[in-house]
Amino acid sequence: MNAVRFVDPRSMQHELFRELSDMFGREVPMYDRALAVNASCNRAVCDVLGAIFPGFSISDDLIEQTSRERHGAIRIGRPDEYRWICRFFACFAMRPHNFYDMTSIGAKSQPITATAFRSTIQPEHRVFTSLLQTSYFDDDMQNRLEALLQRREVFTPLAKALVEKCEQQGGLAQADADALIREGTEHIFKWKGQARDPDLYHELCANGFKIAADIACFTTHHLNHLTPNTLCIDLYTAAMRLCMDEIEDERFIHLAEHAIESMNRWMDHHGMVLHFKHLNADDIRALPRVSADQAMVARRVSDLLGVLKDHKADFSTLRHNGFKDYTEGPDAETLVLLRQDAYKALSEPVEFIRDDGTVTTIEHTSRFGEIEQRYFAPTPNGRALYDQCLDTVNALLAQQPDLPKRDQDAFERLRTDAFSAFPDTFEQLLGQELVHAIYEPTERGLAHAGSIDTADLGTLLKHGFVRVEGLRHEDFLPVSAAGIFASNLNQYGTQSTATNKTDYTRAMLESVLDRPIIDTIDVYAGMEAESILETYGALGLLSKLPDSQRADLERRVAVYTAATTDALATGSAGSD
Ligand code: OOG
Ligand code: NI
Repeated sequence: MNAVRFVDPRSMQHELFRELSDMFGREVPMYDRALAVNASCNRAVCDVLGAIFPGFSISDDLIEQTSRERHGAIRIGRPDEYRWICRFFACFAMRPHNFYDMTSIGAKSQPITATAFRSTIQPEHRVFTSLLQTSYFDDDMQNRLEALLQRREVFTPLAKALVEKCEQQGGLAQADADALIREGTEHIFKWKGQARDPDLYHELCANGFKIAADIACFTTHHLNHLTPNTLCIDLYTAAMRLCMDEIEDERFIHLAEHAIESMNRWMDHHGMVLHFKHLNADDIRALPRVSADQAMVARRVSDLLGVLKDHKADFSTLRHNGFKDYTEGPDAETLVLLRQDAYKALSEPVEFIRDDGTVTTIEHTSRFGEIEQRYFAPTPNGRALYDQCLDTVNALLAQQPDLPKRDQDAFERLRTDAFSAFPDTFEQLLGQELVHAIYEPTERGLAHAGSIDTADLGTLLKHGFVRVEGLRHEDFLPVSAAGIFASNLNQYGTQSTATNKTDYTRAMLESVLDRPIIDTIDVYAGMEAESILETYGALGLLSKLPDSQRADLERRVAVYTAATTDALATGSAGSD
C-alpha cells in the first residue's frame, strides 16, 4: 500500500492562523493597520534591546514571527456546533484547555461557558471558544434562541467530511488540509454581515444580552478578534492612541519613554528567553547586559514617532470607537500571566433579513482589536496572590471608576502599589514559588555528575550545575476575559433570567465536547516536575532526593501524563 504523506498538524495550525490573519485583515482594515503599528513598535523595542544586550540583533522576519503568535475568539450557539469545532481544531493539534465559567463571576457574568483550544506543548496559537448557555434564560427566551439557532448550518458537508477523514486516517494530505483551512476562512470564521430576526436582536440588546444577540442572530460564528503579540504593550498602546488621534505627540513621547525605561528596569536574560521563544536560549544567555542610555532611548522614540506619523495618515479614513481605557492584567513590572488591551469593537452594518424577505440594516459592535504580552505562568500560590492584588485594584476603582480615563498615570500608580506584594525579578518569583519553571543540567553539572552532594535546587543553580527557564503563561484569565467581553459589548454583565438556575460545570462542557478538558495547572506543574526528575537523573542525584519529595514529583508527572494522553486518546486526529 502506498503511504499517504500527511501534513504535520502543527504546520497546518500555522497555516490556518496565517490564512485567518489574512482573512481578518481583508475584513477589518483596522486590524491590518494595527499590525503595521505593532511591527514598527516591536522593531523599536528590539533596537533598544540591542543596546541593553550588546550583540543582540534580530531580522525583520524573526520579529514578524515573534509578533505573529496570536489568539482569536469565537462564540458558538449550539452544542452540536461546539462539538464540531472541537473536532475541527483536533485536526490542527489543538485541544480544549481549561474551563472558563462566565456565568458566575458577579457583576461581569455572561450566559457563556468556554474553553480554549491550543497545543499542550509549546503552543503558539489559541482560540477562546465560548458556548452560549440558553438555559441561562427564561423558558420563552430559551425556546426562541434555540429555534433560531436550529435554522443555521455553519459546518458544510465538505468540512464535516474532511474532519471525519482526518480522524479516520490520523491526518490529512496537503490538498485536504488546504481544503479544510479554506472551509475555516470561507465559512466557519468568516464575517458574512448577515443576520436574522431583528426583533429578537433588539429585545436581547435592550435587556443587556448583547452577547446572546451576537451569537444567536448570526448565520455563522465569525471570528471576533485576532490578537498579535507585542514586545512592549505600553509602547504599543501609546502608539495606537497616537494613531487614533487620542493623544498628542508630547504625551506619546512621555508614555513611550516611560514604557521603555520600565522595560530597561526589568528585562533580564530570563525575560529575553521568555519573549524570544524562536531564538536559541543559550545564545541569549551568553549576551552581556548593560543599561540603556537615556539619550539613545529618546532618539529611538523620536524616530518611532516619525514612522507613526505615516501610519497615522492611514488611520484617518477609518471609523472606530476609540481605545480601551486601561490595560487588563497586572501592572507593567509584575511579570506574571498576561497583559491585554484593545481598540474597542467597531460599529459595522449588518443586514437583518426577516422571514418575509425584507431587509433592515443595523449597526452591530462585536469585532475588536486586541493585543497581548505574555509573562511567566503562575503557580496556584502566584495565581492566588494575583487574584488578591486584583481585588484590591477593583475595590479602589469602584470608588473612582473614571480614574483610568481621567488620570492614567495616577491609575497606573494605584495598580503598581496594589501589586507591590509581587517581587520584581524572575529569580525572586521562583524563590517564592510564585511561578513555574523547567530545569536542565548544565555542561558543568554533567561534568560533575555522580560527585555532587546536594539535591537542593537553589544550591545547584547557584553552583551552575543546573539552569532554569520560566514557563510562559499560555492561557487566559476568566476575569480578564470578562473584562474584554464587558468593554467590547459596552454592557457590563448580566443576570440569569431562568426560573431554575443551573450550576454550569466543567463536566457539562466535557460532555458537549465528548472529550476531557485539560487542566493547565496540571500541565505546568507536570512539565516542571518532569524536568526536575530528569535533571536529578542526569546528575546522579535521584537517590539523594527525600522519598516524599520524589513521590510528589512523580505524582505530578503522572497526573500530567494521564491528562494529556487521555485527551489524545479520545478523538484521534493530530498530535503535539
Ligand atoms: C472572548 C473574550 C476572551 C481574552 O483575550 O480574554 C478573550 C470573546 O470576546 O468572545 O479573547
Ligand atoms: Ni482575546
